[in-house]
Amino acid sequence: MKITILTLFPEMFSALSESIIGRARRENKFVLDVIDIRKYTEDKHLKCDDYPFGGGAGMVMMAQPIGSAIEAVDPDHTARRIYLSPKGRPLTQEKVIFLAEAEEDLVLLCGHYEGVDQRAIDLFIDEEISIGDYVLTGGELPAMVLVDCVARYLDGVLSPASLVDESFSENLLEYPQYTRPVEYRGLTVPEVLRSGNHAEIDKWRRQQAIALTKKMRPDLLK
Ligand code: 9WO
Repeated sequence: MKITILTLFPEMFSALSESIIGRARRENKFVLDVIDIRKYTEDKHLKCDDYPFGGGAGMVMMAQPIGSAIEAVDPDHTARRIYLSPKGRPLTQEKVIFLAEAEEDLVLLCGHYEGVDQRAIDLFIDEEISIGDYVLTGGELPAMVLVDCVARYLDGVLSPASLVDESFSENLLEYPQYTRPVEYRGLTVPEVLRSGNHAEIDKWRRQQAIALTKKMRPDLLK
């Protein structure tokens, strides 16, 4: 898979050089290309935003630099072009798996300031996705969230065992995890986890997951 990010703040994406995602990129499990939209402005002062028609606070990202950037990175429109926006359809784990399995190329447009000229969205974007009901200063963090959760499903990024465990815990919150030492500040690791009885361990984890889901996210059980 190739993911191209379009942003006015490319340096924010250094986070995706760390940890599991950083290793996956170095091992060419997928390609991430971060493109500065400013490179494509036709304005002589490199301007990419302007005042909103109709008035109001702040600035709006101009359609021209965005359109030119998208046409440069995806000239034949073979990629799925996604705009990260609080107005988008909510991102779900099902959607994440679909994108990882069905799409070869993604272009992620990150808005900033008060938003993007609607014509850039109408002309160049296939789909708007939201990662949750809150407003941020830009779409960069949501784009990083999308890259992180999609990349986990690409071949060779995670151990197959991690993804299998996850599919067995379907629609439940995760059971509590413990590591050494057995006692920390008076709290001990549940006996069953140290018993070596894997049938009992599986049963305990499932009970814990159901109890936790009932308490914290009863909506997931319906
Ligand atoms: C700012 C604003 C100010 C006054 C009146 C209306 C306003 N709307 C916005 C706004 O939506 N700003 C966005 C900031 C513009 C696009 C990029 N920004 C953004 C993306 N904030 N939050 C997201 C986002 C994306 C995906 N999922 C959750 C949040």
